[in-house]
Amino acid sequence: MGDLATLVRQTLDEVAASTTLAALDEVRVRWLGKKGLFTEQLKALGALPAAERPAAGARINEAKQALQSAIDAATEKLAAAAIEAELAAGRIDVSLPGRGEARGAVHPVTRARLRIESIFRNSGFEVASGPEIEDDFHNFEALNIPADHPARAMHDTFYFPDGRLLRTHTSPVQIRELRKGRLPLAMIMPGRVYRCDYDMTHSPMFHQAEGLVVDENVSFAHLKATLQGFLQAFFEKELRMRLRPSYFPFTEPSAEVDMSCVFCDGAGCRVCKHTGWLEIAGCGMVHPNVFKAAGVDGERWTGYAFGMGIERLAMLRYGVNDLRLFFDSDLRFLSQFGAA
Ligand code: 2U9
Repeated sequence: MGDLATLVRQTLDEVAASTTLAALDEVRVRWLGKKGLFTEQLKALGALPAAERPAAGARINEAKQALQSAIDAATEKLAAAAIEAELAAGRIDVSLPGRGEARGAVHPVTRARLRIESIFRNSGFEVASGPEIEDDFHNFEALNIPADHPARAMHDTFYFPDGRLLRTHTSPVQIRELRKGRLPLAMIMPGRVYRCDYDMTHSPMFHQAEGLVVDENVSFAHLKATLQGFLQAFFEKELRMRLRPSYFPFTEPSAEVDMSCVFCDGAGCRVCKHTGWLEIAGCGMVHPNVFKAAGVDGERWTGYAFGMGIERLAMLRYGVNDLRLFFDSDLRFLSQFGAA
């Protein structure tokens, strides 16, 4: 019985050292449980002389109660700490600003393309597309560009080992449409084209929109009016247009299309290199050889065609001064273009 004080101190030390509820319960079972050391002490009372039993029993019970309350207090503290830790781990600061969902923007080239499509659709054109991997016939041969033609070199073509190629213009789509034999037609063909050419003003992949109208009695005057109307609608501006004689293998006669500079209105500035004019498209009347290759009767039908670069249109419309900005995927640039 003389060891009671030591036992109590030892138990209290163990209670204090318990850092989890499970450890604490282990201490409780070991000391106060049915086979616990204090219970053993009580059982041992029987061996004492009758006169000493009440006092010894009272001391043991007192010690037991002291221990029980120490364990209760420690349990309460550990349980509170456990809840506290759980709350801290799952803490949400409702006053923080939201992370937000960034709103996507339409790429300026796509935006320009959709604008072109919509303007032409409004004047009765259909929109057609075709494969980007083409064969020699549709990309060159049928367009009056034979194997030894210098225009082949001009196109700086990417070839596959099997002789197929990445289309250098969207003109093969027109050939495919003409060969369906559904005339008259009025179509525009926007899409990606590829040329082995890369510098400040050329990208190996860029976008073109070409147009083709085939009907009876279609003339150069119709072509001119269509282009003038398109440019005015696209730039939402009164502007002048001029045609300069040119050469393309697939059109005859052919012309380059200039419009008065949209930045200085023809007065002369850096963008138009002080000429007052911007080159914006090429055009012409469909060459008889092209009709022949596409199986169209050139005696009955006439047609006009035109082609323009979408990046160039987008640069002029949105005031972008560097072609490379379109291909760098820099969100600081791209996010400036909202929904279409
Ligand atoms: C068919 C018949 C005729 C399409 C044409 C141009 C003139 C032209 C360039 C403008 C700038 C390409 O993006 S660019 O480098 N295009 O100058 N394209 S006429 O003529 C055709 C096409 C198909 C069956």
